[in-house]
Amino acid sequence: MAATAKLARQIGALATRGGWYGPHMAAASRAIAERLPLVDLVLEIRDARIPLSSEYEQLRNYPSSSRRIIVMNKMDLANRSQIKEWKRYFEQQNCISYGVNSHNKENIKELLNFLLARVRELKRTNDFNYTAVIMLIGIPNVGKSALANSLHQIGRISAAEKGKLKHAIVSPNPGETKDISSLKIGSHPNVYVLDTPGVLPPKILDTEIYSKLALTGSIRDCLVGEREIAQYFLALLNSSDEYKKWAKLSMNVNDRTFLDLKVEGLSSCELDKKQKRQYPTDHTQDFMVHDVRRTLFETISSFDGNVQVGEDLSRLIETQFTSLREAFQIPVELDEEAQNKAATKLLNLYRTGRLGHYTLDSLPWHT
Ligand SMILES: Nc1nc2c(ncn2[C@@H]2O[C@H](COP(=O)(O)OP(=O)(O)OP(=O)(O)O)[C@@H](O)[C@H]2O)c(=O)[nH]1
Ligand SMILES: [Mg+2]
Repeated sequence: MAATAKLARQIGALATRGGWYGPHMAAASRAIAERLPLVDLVLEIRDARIPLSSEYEQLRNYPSSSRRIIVMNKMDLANRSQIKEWKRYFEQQNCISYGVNSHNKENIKELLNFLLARVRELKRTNDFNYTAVIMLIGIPNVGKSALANSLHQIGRISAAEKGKLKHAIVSPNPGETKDISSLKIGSHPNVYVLDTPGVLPPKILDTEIYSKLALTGSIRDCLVGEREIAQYFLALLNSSDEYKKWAKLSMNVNDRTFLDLKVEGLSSCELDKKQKRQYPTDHTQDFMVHDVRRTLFETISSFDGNVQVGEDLSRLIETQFTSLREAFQIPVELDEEAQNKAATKLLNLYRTGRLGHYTLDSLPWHT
């Protein structure tokens, strides 16, 4: 991991340029701080891939109490086996934590029931004629608005409430939510969630944290450079075992190529077209993802260097960029621009979970 950490520090050095913190974020931070003492529950939304690096800094000294819950969102993108360990870690810190995927109905139903039960517990009354407010806070792009929408949707359906559903704007780019808005998630008692704008600290001194925030999408790509972020992702992938899962896939293609050519007497070009036609257009299974995974598997498994050595790792990443251009079908003439295009496409696949599941932070007892 040493070479990957070095790359992360190189990217992190860009943090001195700043650019993510403006007057809007400062104003949002003040508005959140003012409301904090007034709400019944505070849900600190973190990214399950970086449970520590995605902390909301202003809450660091907030007393851990039954009013504060850490929600590790985007659980579907993180290493599944680590979620339990992270929960155990937060338990040891006397923090209540919860893992969730905001796009999963069952997850949301469970979380909603848990939240409504906590509200009732805190209010300690059998008269349900009151209103409770839960505030969602966190750094940009961790899924606060997506979670608010899902809780609102499920909450309204469970309460058999009619009327138009509200919709907080959700976007793959950070900094989308500009104002605090409230969405109802329960009746008897009336429970509301407050969706808030994402806030980062004005200064990020830890270079590795900066790289992780960039890779997971909390800092705008243009501030760091898509190519640099994609290089960091490739470094992580190259030092992990995740690519090994694609071995079969690579073999299957070769087997199929051989068999199909033999049986049907097709040229490789004709076969290529045929495979593209046969491949389902479903996002997770599309031909390009398949090709990218195969390319990554083949470049890593045929590499003769040591990925723990900085120079070797850079050499491998360069080779991968060249091969990925082909997998993404980017015309060669584009050259410099082609590298950026390949980087954008690669990041998109990683951020939507199609290139494996990684938890980038290490549990403190593993370091
Ligand atoms: N895979 C996955 N994607 C998610 C999940 N939750 C949110 N997303 C995606 O993450 C991106 C950011 O979601 P938002 O809800 O806009 O994030 P936010 O925290 O409100 O961002 P800001 O308003 O910019 O602070 C969107 O592309 C969502 O679709 C999740 O649990 N799993
Ligand atoms: Mg938002």
